[in-house]
Amino acid sequence: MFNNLSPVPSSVVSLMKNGVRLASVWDTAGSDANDMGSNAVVIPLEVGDNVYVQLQANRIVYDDNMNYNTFSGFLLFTT
Ligand SMILES: [Ca+2]
Repeated sequence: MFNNLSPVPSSVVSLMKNGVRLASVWDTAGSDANDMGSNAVVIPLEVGDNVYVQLQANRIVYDDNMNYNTFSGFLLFTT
């Protein structure tokens, strides 16, 4: 997640699973502008689970054609 380079609002992005928040990353601009944040989880998934990144209400992130905001998922193993 790339912070919006503006004092207000800050950037808050959460990783969600079936509507439940698993982890979040947060930043606000200041004298240390151009900040980036990341987070990671390892979770079991069942067929039909819905995993997504959610931008919290009244928050923004910055992006342009450099694609700073990304999401990646990796299958570690199957049971
Ligand atoms: Ca910052």
